[in-house]
Amino acid sequence: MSAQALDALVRSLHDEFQNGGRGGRVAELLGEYSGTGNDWRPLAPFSEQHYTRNLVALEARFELMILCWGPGQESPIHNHEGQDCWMAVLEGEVEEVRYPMPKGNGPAPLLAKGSLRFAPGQVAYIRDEMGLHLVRPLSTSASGGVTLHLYAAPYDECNCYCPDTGRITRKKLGHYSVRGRILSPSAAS
Ligand code: 2CO
Ligand code: FE2
Repeated sequence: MSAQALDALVRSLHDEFQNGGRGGRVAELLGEYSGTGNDWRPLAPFSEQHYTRNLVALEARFELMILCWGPGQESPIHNHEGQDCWMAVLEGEVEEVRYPMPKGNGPAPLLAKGSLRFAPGQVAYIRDEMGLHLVRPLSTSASGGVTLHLYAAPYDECNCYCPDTGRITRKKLGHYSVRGRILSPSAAS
């Protein structure tokens, strides 16, 4: 599906990561697009079952996705596999609850260290050295939220943490749609 402004963003991101670039302009680029672009809509299907991960672009150095969060949907508490994660809000208001990265003394309950709120056009950033998080739309966002995520480099599994016990499970990360085309249920997540 064509999306001119979004494709221009993908080209700028490609340039940004060329020649050893580490993504210094990513927050600026995502912020600009999320504050003005609206050609993302056909690439952003919701599901009633869970938040959806919708692929926009996958390259060796980065992955760009649109995540759709229905009211009441949220991610597990998770890590980011040692990679950089940027998240810009496209629609609705979104909450990020932060948790410290557990120390290596065996599983223990997780206590949130705080939460941040982001509105359309704002950009969040996390990597494992900063801790873990969960993401959800604010309960006051009646139609949920839509966010634009960039992972550098891409990964397809992550750790999820049980808040009560600290036990870790590995989660396979799939795509619900690719460029607006919904994948078969077995491939989707
Ligand atoms: N990292 C989660 C995912 O890729 C979304 S929360 O924002 O980083 O499903
Ligand atoms: Fe995340």
